[in-house]
Amino acid sequence: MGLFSGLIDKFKQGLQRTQELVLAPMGRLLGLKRLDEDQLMELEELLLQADLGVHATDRLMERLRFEMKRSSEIDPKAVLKDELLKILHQAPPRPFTAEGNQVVLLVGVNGVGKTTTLGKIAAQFKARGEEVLVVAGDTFRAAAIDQLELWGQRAGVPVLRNQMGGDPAAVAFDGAMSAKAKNIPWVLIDTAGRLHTKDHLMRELDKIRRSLQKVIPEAPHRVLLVLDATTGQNGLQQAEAFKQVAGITDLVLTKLDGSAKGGVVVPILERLKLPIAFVGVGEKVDDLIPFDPEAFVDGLLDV
Ligand SMILES: Nc1nc2c(ncn2[C@@H]2O[C@H](COP(=O)(O)OP(=O)(O)OP(=O)(O)O)[C@@H](O)[C@H]2O)c(=O)[nH]1
Ligand SMILES: [Mg+2]
Repeated sequence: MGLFSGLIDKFKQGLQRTQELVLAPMGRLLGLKRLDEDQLMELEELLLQADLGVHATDRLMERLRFEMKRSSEIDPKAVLKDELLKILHQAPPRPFTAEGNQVVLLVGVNGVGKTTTLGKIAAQFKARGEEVLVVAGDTFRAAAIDQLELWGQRAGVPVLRNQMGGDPAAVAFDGAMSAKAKNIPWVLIDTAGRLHTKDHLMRELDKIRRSLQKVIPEAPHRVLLVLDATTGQNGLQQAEAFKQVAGITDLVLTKLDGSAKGGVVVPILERLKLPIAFVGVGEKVDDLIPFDPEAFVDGLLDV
């Protein structure tokens, strides 16, 4: 099994609920050489149910009609794939390359999967031979720090913490100092869940940023906004608010495995014009896939 087909399988596995509950009937339609008006409407309905969004769905339907005008026989799957990739390539993923000290901040509302995602990323970077320092910037709850320490143990990487209730900006500062002194390429900073509507909590992110910059002027190099795919397009509003305040550079979509709306990746990327760095497809350490538009679309349309 090639690396790429392995990746498609991972996406397929993550999109299983979307496939079973929504997309399964699409297989028959995608096998046709032409679609009549009823079949086009049926396809449109399925794409909307999978949460691809009105805009992308319109684009896909228009493209299918256009191709059917141009030739008597078409390959609907290839047409959809091509058009979906055009959309997803508006914000292609950027690689995570260890150069100097790279500081990565994870932010998002409560319970979306920030800490879990951080743990998985730490394990993946460590497994490829790069040192990682994890910083417990969620100082609100003792349980949050314990959860992070467990992930640190699993990944085999150190976790820097201060006392509970301490200043997140202070522990972030210490993390940056330590990584710089020890030449650790990755500093991954967990933060407490915060509602995008709470001003003081959003300002705290700015304070973390300023503390980091006292040590590493370019930090944070990446700010990952973690979104829960099961909330579908409702996550967009959160995302807009975080994008304005927190200087988001990338998105992470978690819990794709628990969602029948796996297509939501498309409108989210389309609206926010931000690359998707990873998608979460389960609770285990391996259940985080670096986003790849081709493998994702193949996984989605392989019905
Ligand atoms: N099925 C599934 N569960 C996930 C995924 N990512 C995270 N979870 C689960 O979601 C729950 C919340 O995850 P956390 O990582 O604690 O979320 P958080 O954003 O750090 O939460 P707070 O710190 O409380 O804001 C946990 O039970 C995780 O195991 C995923 O990709 N798939
Ligand atoms: Mg957390």
